[in-house]
Amino acid sequence: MFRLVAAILTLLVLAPAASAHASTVTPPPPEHRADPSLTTYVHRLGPYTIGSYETLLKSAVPKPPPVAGAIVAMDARLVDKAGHVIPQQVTMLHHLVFTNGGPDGKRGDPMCPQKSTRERFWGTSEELRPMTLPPGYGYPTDPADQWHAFVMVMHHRAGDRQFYVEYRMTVDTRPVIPVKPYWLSIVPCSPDPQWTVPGSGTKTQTRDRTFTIPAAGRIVAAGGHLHGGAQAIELSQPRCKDRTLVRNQPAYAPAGDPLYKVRPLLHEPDPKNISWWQSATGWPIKRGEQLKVTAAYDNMSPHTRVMGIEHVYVAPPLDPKAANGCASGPTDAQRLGAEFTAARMTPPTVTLTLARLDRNGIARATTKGTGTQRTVHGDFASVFVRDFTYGPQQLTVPRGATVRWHFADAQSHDVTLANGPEGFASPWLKAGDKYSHTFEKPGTYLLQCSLHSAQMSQVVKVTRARPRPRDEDPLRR
Ligand SMILES: [Cu+2]
Repeated sequence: MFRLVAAILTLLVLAPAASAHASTVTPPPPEHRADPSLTTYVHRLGPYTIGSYETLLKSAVPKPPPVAGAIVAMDARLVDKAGHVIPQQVTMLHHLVFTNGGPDGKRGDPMCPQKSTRERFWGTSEELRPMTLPPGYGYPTDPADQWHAFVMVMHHRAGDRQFYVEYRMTVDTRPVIPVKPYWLSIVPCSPDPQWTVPGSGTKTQTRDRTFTIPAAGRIVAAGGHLHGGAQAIELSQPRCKDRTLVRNQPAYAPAGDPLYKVRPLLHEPDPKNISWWQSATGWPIKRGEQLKVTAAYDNMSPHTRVMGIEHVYVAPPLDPKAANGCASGPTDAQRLGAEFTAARMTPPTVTLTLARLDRNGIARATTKGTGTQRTVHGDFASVFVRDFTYGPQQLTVPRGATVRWHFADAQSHDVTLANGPEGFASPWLKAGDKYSHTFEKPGTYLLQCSLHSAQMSQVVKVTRARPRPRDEDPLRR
């Protein structure tokens, strides 16, 4: 009898671990705006452990829904073991990208034919906007589909924390009209598709890219991904005088929101919402149609590592001739915007600092440099990035000098402006990689590694002096 009880207890104890990858089934949550008779499958990735102030990058193999059909809505959030949602100001889901290789694993992303990227069919980030589709439409899914995910999470506190990425998929097993996803990233086909807005003192900086959509169809849903400082992202149609088809509007949290009270604040918070567009009629497009994506960012102050990605879902054409000409848009278009109060529709000014860990491992905000100091009078200086430290940690150079960072750790780092006269940021770099930046504007540049911002900082002072000749750096060549 005791053995039987022990065996049952063991099973009960083991069951939660085993069920971490199994489906929980629920009715659709309200965010999915789906037919309440449908089924939502709730899956988890993890558990993951994230360290003090860490930025965690992980690849994962999520499971698709256990039934064949079509995904009509999907979202994700971070939860603890008991399933409670972890607030963004504690541990933040910064990026999540899902790809689908299909049952044979060979389905590629049509926007990256040169690369081995699988079909990027869904992503979310700080704004946590769910994918939703008009009623009667869905993304075809098969239990044999080979999915992958890229996860990027930021921890804003000291100490380790365990979390799961919980993703919810509402599936319709009845026949629906299938949609094809297109992932239109202004910086295409990169694992870190970012650029930096320098903050040159003009109201707006725009950046765009034009894509060719291989098949005819109707755009029935479109969402956008933007970072802090964004004013809007637009999808336009060059063939029709570049008219705007979809404008996704970011909405920022009110000033008192906990997102802006994270201390130290090590990256500019993203919009809390980016509007989503959907229409059962859709915008008709031709085979080979060009679509342009334009992201607009505030350029009064720097915004580093920004992105501009349009997520477009295209259904088959109803009438092959509908895309001829430039008829007016669908009358049933819905724009799903911010659902929180006191949303700010223009990007707020955010001041970032550096951080330094105190004796107890708590990150403290600082604007001062510390550690090794070097002054260079010539027009070139080398910096080594080694053992999670910039050397020198404090550097003074004349205006117009070029600084080259030599990366020497096996782990990726970067050099990113937190605060200063002009924004710049390197890509993620590893041992043997180099990155150069020429400082044109005098002033104090607070720099950090965006992946290890609590541990790695550097202060570069740029003087008004002209560089002196013959102050040669041996590493210049
Ligand atoms: Cu992003």
